[in-house]
Formats: sequence, structure tokens, C-alpha cells
Amino acid sequence: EKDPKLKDAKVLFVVGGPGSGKGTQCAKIVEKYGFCHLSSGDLLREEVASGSERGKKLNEIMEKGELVSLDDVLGLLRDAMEKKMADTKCFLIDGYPRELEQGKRFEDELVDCIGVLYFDVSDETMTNRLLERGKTSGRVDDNEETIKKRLDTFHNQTKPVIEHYSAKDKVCKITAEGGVDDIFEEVKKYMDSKTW
Ligand code: B4P
Repeated sequence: EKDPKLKDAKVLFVVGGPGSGKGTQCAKIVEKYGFCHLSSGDLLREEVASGSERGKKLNEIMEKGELVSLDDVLGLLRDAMEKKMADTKCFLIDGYPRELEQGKRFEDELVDCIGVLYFDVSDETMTNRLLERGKTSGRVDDNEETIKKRLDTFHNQTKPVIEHYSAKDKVCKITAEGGVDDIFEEVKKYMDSKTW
């Protein structure tokens, strides 16, 4: 049963490997198109920062580069979306779904997605970006060992999500090796091709 409170929500999933530029491009989309940006990673880090028992458990999992439980992420997203519905109905759901079941549960219990924006980047580029960010980010997962684990998690668990939505013709794949503004030119073409 879908969530009646989210019946009019328009959802764009934003996926890609760790460091593929999801967060960076979402910030630019918000600036130009005024969507509500919900990053599953940011929501989880906020929970960790609150110092709650639940946050401590989440931090251990993120430190290992693994996926936290589906119920935890879905609950955070649902709460955040319901709160924002009064301001906007257009949502960028960034970093989600990271496994097939996440996509299914979201669409069964919340609302269907309009499309999936996929940033395609080589492992080498993603690793370099994250190591660079790790110099100043203070994030528990921006180190060489965890980055390797996160890339494995992406290839094993998130790639099937992209295949699933590709088969439904819902994926816009963007080659995201270049500079931030060049990539955004491609993103705009997709955003302008839809009615939001
Ligand atoms: P996330 O927070 O989603 O982290 P991420 O994959 O690193 O993406 P991020 O948005 O940070 O990277 P971006 O490409 O913007 O997830 C962290 C962890 O949380 C996961 O490993 C997992 O444990 C957990 N988690 C999150 N969602 C979950 C879910 N749905 N289910 C279960 N667990 C979940 O930026 C990377 C860097 O590259 C930045 O420094 C940026 O400045 C730079 N950059 C971006 N674009 C660039 C470009 N074009 N050129 C050069 N540099 C660029």
C-alpha cells in the first residue's frame, strides 16, 4: 500500500558509485530547478551526529563500506519527505536505491519514481576523488580500504538496480568523468526533457 501523504510526490532517484558526483550534481539541480534534495548518506550521517544508539550502529556499518538496513534508510526518507511535502513535491532521492529491494520497497510503500539519473564513472576516478576529499572531510569512509569495499558494494548490489530500471526504460545514464559544469550540461538536457 502506497503512502497517501506522498501521493503527489515526484521522485527522481540519483544513483552512482561512491564519489561519482551525485551530491555535487544534486546541489546544482536544486539551484536551478528548486527540488528538495534528500541524500540517504547525509540523513544517515545526521543520525550518527545526534549521538543516538541507533547512530552508533549505523556508523559501524558505514565505516565498513557496507549498506545499512533498508528499514533504517527507508524510514528516514519517508519522514523527511512527509515533512517537506508542504514546500515542494519534487524530490531528488540521492544515494538510493543501493540494492534492488530498496527500490521495490520504496515504490511499494511510498511512491513510484519518475526516473533514475545514473552517473557512470570509472573506479579509478571515483577512488581519486574520494581520496582527495578524505584529506579534509573527516568522514570515516573516505580512506583507501573502505573505498575498495564501497566500490565492491556498488558493483555487487547497486549495479542490479540500474539494470532493473534500464529494462523499464527509466534510466538516464550520464558519463560523469569530466568537470562539474560539463556534466551538468548533460543533466540539464534530461531535466528539461521531463515535465515536473
Ligand atoms: P553517500 O553519502 O551516498 O556517499 P558517496 O557514495 O560517497 O556519495 P557522495 O554524494 O558523497 O559523493 P559525491 O559523488 O558527491 O554514502 C555513504 C555511506 O552511507 C554508504 O557507503 C553506506 O554505508 C551508507 N548509505 C548511504 N545510502 C544508503 C542506502 N540507500 N542504503 C544503505 N546504506 C546507505 O562527491 C565525491 C567527491 O568528488 C567530492 O569531494 C566532490 O567534490 C568530488 N567531485 C564531484 N564531482 C566531481 C567532478 N566532476 N570532478 C572532480 N571532482 C568531483
